[in-house]
Amino acid sequence: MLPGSSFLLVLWLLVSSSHVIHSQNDEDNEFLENSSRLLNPDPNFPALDCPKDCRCTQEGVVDCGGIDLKEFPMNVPELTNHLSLQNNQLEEISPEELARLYRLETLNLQNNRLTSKGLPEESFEHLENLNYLYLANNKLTVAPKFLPNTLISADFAANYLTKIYGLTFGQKPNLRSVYLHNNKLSDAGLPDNMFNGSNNVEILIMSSNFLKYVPKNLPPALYKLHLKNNKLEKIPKGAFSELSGLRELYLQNNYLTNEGMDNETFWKLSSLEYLDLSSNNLSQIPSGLPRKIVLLHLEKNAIKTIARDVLPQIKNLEYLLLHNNKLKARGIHPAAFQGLKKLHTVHLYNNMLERIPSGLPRRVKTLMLLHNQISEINRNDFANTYFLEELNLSYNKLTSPQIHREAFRKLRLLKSLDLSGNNLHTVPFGFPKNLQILKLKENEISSIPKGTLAGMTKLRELFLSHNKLKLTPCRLPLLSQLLDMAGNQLIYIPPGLPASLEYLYLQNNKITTVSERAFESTPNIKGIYLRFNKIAVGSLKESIFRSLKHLQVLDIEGNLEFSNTSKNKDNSEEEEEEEEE
Ligand SMILES: *[C@@H]1O[C@H](CO)[C@@H](O)[C@H](O)[C@H]1NC(C)=O
Ligand SMILES: *[C@@H]1O[C@H](CO)[C@@H](O)[C@H](O)[C@H]1NC(C)=O
Ligand SMILES: *[C@@H]1O[C@H](CO)[C@@H](O)[C@H](O)[C@H]1NC(C)=O
Ligand SMILES: *[C@@H]1O[C@H](CO)[C@@H](O)[C@H](O)[C@H]1NC(C)=O
Ligand SMILES: *[C@@H]1O[C@H](CO)[C@@H](O)[C@H](O)[C@H]1NC(C)=O
Ligand SMILES: CC(=O)N[C@H]1CO[C@H](CO)[C@@H](O)[C@@H]1O
Repeated sequence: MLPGSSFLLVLWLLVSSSHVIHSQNDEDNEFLENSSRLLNPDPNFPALDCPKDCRCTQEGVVDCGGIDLKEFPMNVPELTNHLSLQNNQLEEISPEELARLYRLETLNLQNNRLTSKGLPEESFEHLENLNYLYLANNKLTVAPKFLPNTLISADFAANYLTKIYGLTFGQKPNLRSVYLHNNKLSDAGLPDNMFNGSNNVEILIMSSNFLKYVPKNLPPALYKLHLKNNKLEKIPKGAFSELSGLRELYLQNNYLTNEGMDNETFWKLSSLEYLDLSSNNLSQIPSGLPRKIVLLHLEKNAIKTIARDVLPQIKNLEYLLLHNNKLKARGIHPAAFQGLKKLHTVHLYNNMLERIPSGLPRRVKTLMLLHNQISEINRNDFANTYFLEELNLSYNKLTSPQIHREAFRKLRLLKSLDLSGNNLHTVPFGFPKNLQILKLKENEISSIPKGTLAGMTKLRELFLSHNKLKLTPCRLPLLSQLLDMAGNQLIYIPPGLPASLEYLYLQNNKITTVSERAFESTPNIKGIYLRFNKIAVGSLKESIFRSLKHLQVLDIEGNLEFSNTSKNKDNSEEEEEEEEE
């Protein structure tokens, strides 16, 4: 994460503060583009001291990054503060060379081939000024037994570490961030008290290891803790009880069960805003979740029930992600969402809901209910969700008669409704009048009863593709943008198209002719898609389209064959098709 860029930043900051830059305007850019010139500024400065192919400055920066080094460079000046050796092929470092550089503050060794044997850990005892140590992307198998107590940040990500010692990260009062993700750490490889005497660690990243338990005695200043992609089964009692400053906790992709935690596990995390427990083995929402959580990831578990009291105490909750679980509506307590005034986004897709859960959060704006088993919508299912703006009910088992005519009556703010992939036979009545997007794709719709689409003055996009429509009503709503009726059984272009229409999708129908006046009412149309119909292309008069000034796409591919003129006869095609007409 941090290393590469921030190290360079340190470099740049150091150099750009030097006297070398005279130009006042656009200092940063000039510096960026001319950094190599600036890094070797003064011809009088002993270039002798700078190792071959490296770049050095008077301020003690030595940059030997990315120059294919196989061995530690000779003659690194003893007074070097910042040494970059990243992106080379170092396999080992001699202890004397490193120990000599006692002034080092930054040592960047990431992206090399260092093994634990090749890293002289005894040398670290001499680096009494070391703040930043970057060792990510090497081949280390055990961490150094000792690191200097001046350390601020240590990055060991993407190695093969199996072991860490008590003084690797312990007794370092200045230590702020530790990166250990993508290693092979198991519980046994960690010391008892890994951060003993390092109370100021704020960021600990241990994702993608082999931990079964959350480590004990985590530093109390933590605000970011990443433990995803481990083998966590259990969160030991009190593991999080001192972490009152923790804001982000990543626990996804583990084997956590409800038995592996209790109602006090998260309770003391009074600053927690982001909790990710997705892709675990939970069968219910853990109780005792703290009130400041804003975003709660619980998707991809095996959650079957939501009890009455688990959610209401999370007063700040805004996003609740519960998709891909095993929820049935009867498993959700009617008061489960009570009092959650900030909750605006709820994902319940891919569950086993057989109806709309009762007691939906009153302030919900986005409700994702697709891919469930919902077969009916009752009069009062949405009676209290006045703020709903986006409702997705696609791929359920809804039939037209089971959608109550007044079910949507309170949804004055609803902008987008998706009922695609259900078993609707007709367009149902009672759509909210302010809808902007209505999707009814992939149903069995064969009729659009009079009045079902009436009065929807804000509708921009109407999707009716892949149904069984033969006829369209003579009056469509005033669609401003898009009408999709592809994959039906239409035999002509719908009459009375609204003037503001921009895109018309009619591919895969049975349209045989396009009347000369078909697009008279749509001067703004940009795209007409008539692919795979039965139009004798020769019958299409150019004059039909001539007046459409905005037309960009006219797709009539796959029609020609139905006119089945003998195309082989040279250059008589047009004539013949004209004849057919
Ligand atoms: C923690 O460090 C203190 C010294 O500061 C030491 O006495 C104690 O034994 C250490 N505890 C563990 C568990 O290592
Ligand atoms: C946890 O449950 C125990 C026993 O049911 C109860 O005494 C305690 O108050 C609960 N703690 C929290 C934080 O809800
Ligand atoms: C977690 O769930 C998966 C699939 O549901 C199951 O195969 C596995 O045994 C469970 N693991 C534990 C530790 O319960
Ligand atoms: C409903 O959800 C499906 C799946 O994510 C998505 O493809 C579709 O566009 C959504 N409907 C609307 C109206 O946004
Ligand atoms: C077009 O006509 C040829 C022979 O006249 C026939 O073999 C072919 O199947 C016809 N194609 C279509 C799409 O009707
Ligand atoms: C952006 C900028 O100032 N670029 C300068 C970098 O240095 C060369 C020569 O050293 C100049 O020609 C560029 O204008």
